[in-house]
Amino acid sequence: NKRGFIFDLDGVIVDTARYHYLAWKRLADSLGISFGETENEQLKGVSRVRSLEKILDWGNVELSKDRFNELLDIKNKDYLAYIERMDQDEILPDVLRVLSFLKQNEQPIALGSASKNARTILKEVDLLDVFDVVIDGTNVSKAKPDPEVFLKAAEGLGQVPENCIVFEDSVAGIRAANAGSMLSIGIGDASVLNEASYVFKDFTEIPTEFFSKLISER
Ligand code: G16
Ligand code: MG
Repeated sequence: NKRGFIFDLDGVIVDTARYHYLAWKRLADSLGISFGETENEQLKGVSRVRSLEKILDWGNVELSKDRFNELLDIKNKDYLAYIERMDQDEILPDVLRVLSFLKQNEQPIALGSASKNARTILKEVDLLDVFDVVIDGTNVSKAKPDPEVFLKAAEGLGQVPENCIVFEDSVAGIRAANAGSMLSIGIGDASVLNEASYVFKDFTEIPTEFFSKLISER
């Protein structure tokens, strides 16, 4: 019995959110725009371009196209400097237990991320080979909550969307999974991710039986 297991990257597999935060904060500071954890929360799962648009909106700052692109580049270089220092220790708790259980049970596994740096990050933490399919910010034209990223992942796995299960930490990602007719599993705060079919604080809270049940259900 095979299902399609699709994982978001940032906030689900690794906690790169804090590196995005540090890089965006430095950029916002340089523009005199106030930027804290509350603002950062609204950038989760949101593309790089859309994130900068939001920050500029908050500060009522307007820029030329060239300057906008220059800032995108600065933020990404800053972010990548953090990523280069990552290692396996930064994989979130019990992610390896879950992935190896799914592997043992011959389940198809995909990554569905908004990040254009997804492959670089997976290489850094030595997880690239675990994923049968990687769909990221370089493969999609429509950002979450559009289901495109997950539909492409399902297609790559050779599974119909209804047979797929998505793990997500962002509201936009849960909406994308639901819009794609997939089972959505929120990783994080249940009051924030209340549109998900199930919510767990993190993978340590998901018993192995939960996965065996999902596998035997279809
Ligand atoms: C991640 C993050 C977002 C980030 C986006 C684009 O998405 O959650 O905060 O803005 O990727 O990242 P990049 O600048 O590397 O292309 P996900 O879908 O993995 O949670
Ligand atoms: Mg995420």
